[in-house]
Amino acid sequence: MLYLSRDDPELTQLVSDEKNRLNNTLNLIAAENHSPQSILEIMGSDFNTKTIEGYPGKRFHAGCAYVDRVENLAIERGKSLFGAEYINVQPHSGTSANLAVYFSALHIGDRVLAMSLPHGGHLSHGHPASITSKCFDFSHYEVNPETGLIDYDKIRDLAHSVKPKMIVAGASSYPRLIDYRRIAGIAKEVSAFLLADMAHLAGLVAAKVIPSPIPHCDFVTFTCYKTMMGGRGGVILCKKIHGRKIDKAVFPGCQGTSAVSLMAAKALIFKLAVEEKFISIQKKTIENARAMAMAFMKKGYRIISNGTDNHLIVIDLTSKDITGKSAENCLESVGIILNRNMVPEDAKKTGKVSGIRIGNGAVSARGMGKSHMRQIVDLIDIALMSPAKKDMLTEVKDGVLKLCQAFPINGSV
Ligand code: DSN
Repeated sequence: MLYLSRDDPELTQLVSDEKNRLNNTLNLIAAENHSPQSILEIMGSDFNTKTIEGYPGKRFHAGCAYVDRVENLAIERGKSLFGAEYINVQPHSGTSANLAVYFSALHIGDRVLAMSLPHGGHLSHGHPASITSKCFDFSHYEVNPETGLIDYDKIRDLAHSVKPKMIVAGASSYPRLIDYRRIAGIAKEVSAFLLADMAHLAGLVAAKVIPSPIPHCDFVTFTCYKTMMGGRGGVILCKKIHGRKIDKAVFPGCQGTSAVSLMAAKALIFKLAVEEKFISIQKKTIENARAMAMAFMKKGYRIISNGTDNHLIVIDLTSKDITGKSAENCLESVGIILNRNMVPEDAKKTGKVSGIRIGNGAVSARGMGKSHMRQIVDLIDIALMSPAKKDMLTEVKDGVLKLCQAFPINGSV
């Protein structure tokens, strides 16, 4: 921070405070992860200077010799890692990637069938607050409220009555594997495109610890900052036949210049993702999530779908008489960082909600294992059951700090 401390001591302090916060708290946000230090380096590299429009070899500004090589590296490595026919590495985010897919394949007003947000979907899957719902006519499928599982027969019924031009498979808080093959069959029956949004799952898919949607889908989108551990930004994978339209929809359709430093980070994580270290973090993430789900269930917590197959669990706190919002606040006060989350058929309003979502990516990247997950569950349980007992909360805070100090972030990934 040599130059930053000269130019802006206030921001320097904030960077240092954030580093301390990360080091001294347990990050259980399912949409976050710790990136390797080399990812942070490349994101702050000289590639930030370059403005680019267009694609390698077809740019609108001079001086693109090296950035063309960066984008081509990201393209070649990404295609090889995921076994994809075509890739676009320019999207700024997951929502930008989804928008580009919609605009590449649909006309304004076309019908789309996607998972509803309270049941696990995502804002960019046609939530009323998202521009996606203003441009396209979304209908939503839900999970079975008893089992918490996607009801594929219902998707099929809905697909036949709605006749969508696209079906979206993918979620931000669904803890189970998605049967992409089955949804692809339904999409075929109604002549719809299939988009899988694997933003949360990309690292697990890259490491081949869960099945890939890619063979079954026309389009697959993801972000690089969750299980993928690759800094910021989004990616689109698709069948070759859709490639030209996807490129046009990304630039100039939905974006102007892309961030070369982020494309370089994508190239880097696609390289690191075939290495044993990355793969073992992804394996550990799943084992840890399962261990955590089991430990919560033993303590009588209601886990949506009674477990998990991926990096996250969703807990319905209704029977514990605590809202998701109060749980989030109470846990933050002791250094455990997670987010409140709606549960299927949530009776509470958006602000408070009935549940919390817990992701295991970041603690697994720090090197913690199953016994530490059980320790974390004990700490969470004590805090949630004694929110007014200051001495108990202090004990939990000490326990969190000890665990954090035993697993420093620097050097862990
Ligand atoms: N999609 C949001 C989440 O899952 O929290 C942010 O990436």
